[in-house]
Amino acid sequence: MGTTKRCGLFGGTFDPIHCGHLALIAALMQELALDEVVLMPTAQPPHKLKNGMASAEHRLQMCRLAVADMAGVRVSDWELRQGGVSFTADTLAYLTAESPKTQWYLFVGADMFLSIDTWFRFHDIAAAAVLCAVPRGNVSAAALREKAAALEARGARCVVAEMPVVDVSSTELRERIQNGGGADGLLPPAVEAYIMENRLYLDASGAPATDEQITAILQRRLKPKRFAHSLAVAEEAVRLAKRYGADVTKARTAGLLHDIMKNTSPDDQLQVLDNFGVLMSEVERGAEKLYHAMSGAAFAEHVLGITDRDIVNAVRYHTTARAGMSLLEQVLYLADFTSADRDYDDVDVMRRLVDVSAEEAMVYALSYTIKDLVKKKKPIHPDTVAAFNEVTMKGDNEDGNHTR
Ligand code: DGI
Ligand code: FE
Ligand code: FE
Repeated sequence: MGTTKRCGLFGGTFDPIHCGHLALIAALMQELALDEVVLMPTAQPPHKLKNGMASAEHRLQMCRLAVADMAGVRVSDWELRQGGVSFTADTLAYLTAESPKTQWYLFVGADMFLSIDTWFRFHDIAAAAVLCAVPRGNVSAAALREKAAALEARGARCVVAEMPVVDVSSTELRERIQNGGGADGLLPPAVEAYIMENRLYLDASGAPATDEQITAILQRRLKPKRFAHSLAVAEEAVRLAKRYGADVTKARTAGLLHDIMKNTSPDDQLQVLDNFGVLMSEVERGAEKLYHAMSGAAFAEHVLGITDRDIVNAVRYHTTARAGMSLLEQVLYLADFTSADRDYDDVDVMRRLVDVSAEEAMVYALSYTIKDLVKKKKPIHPDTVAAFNEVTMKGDNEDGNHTR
C-alpha cells in the first residue's frame, strides 16, 4: 500500500479571492503537511445573489490567476458545473471517488465550525474528512477547541489550526473597488488587474451616486485640503448657478466631483483612462496636471454612474476649458477660481468679475491661465486656446470698433 495523500478542500465564494485566502492556504498546507489543496469556488444560492457580485466564470478565473504559481494548489470547477448549490457531503463524495487514497481535510471558517453539525448529512462529511477549524478574529481558540472536543465525542476528527488570523474581507474589498480605491496589497496583482480589466464590482449600471455618497468617497480619496477645496467649489458653483440661471443641483454635484482624482497618482489615473478607453492627445499625455480632469470625468461616468453629460463634461473641461462651453461648464470652471479657499494674487478681481457676468469672468480667467502657462513655459492645451479665442472674438464683435 502506498502512503496516503493528504489533501485540503477549501470551498468558498471567493468574490474575490484575496491575499488572506492565499495566506490561509499556505499556512494550512504547512501546518497539516498537505500534499495538495483543492480550491472549490461555490455556486451562489439565488437568494444570496446581490448586485455587484461577480459571475461564477469571473470568480473561477480569479481563483485560477491567484494560485497560478502556488505549487500544490489546484482550482476545481466541479461545484460550479453541478448547476445549483452543492452540498459539501456530495462534493467530498465526488472527491473521494476521484482520488480514493486520499485523506481529506475540510477547511471550515471559525463561525461555520461552531454549527457544522447542523450541515446537511453531517455524518457523511465527518466520515469523509478531518474537519479543520480556521480561526478568525471574532471566535476564540478556546471556543473552537471546545466545539472540536464535542464533535470528536461524536466520532468526528477535528483539528483547530494554529495559523495566525488573517482578517481580510471580500465584502470590504468589493466596497473599496466600488469606491474607486486601491486594494492596498490585499489582492494578488493578477487578480487586481483582472478586476480592473473586467470592471468587476463597479456596478455603474445602478443608480448614480448621490452627493452624500460622493462626499464620503471624496473624503477617503482626497487629502484634507483638497477635500475642503471640493466642498468650497461645490458651494461656489451653487452660488454662481443661481446667479446665472444654471441647474443648481447639477452645479453642486459637478463642484463636488471635479477634483476627485486630484490626489491619485499619475500612473493610477492613466490606468483609469486606459480601463475606460479614453484616448489622449500628446499635450494631454505630457501634462500630468491635466490628467485629473479626464480621469475624474471617466471615474464619475463609469464608476459613480453619473449619466448626466453636462456634469461629466463640466468635470472633463474644468481645467482646460473649451470652445462652446455650456453654462454649467462655465459655472464649474469659474467656481474653481473663486471658491472661498482660493487666495492667489488677483482673486479679488476674479470675484468681482464673476458677479458682473460669466463672459467677462471667462475672459479674465482664461487670460490669467494662459499668461501663467506662458510665464512657466508650459504647453497650452488647444482647448484653452479655442476657449480664449471664442470669448475674445465675441468681445471684438460686440465692441464694434474691431469689426471689419
Ligand atoms: O485642480 P485645481 O488645482 O483646483 O485647478 P485646475 O484643475 O484648474 O488645475 C490647475 C493646474 O492645471 C495648474 O497647475 C495649471 C494647469 N493647467 C491649466 N490649464 C492648462 C494647464 N496646464 C497645461 N499644460 N495646459 C493648460 O492648458
Ligand atoms: Fe482641478
Ligand atoms: Fe479644483
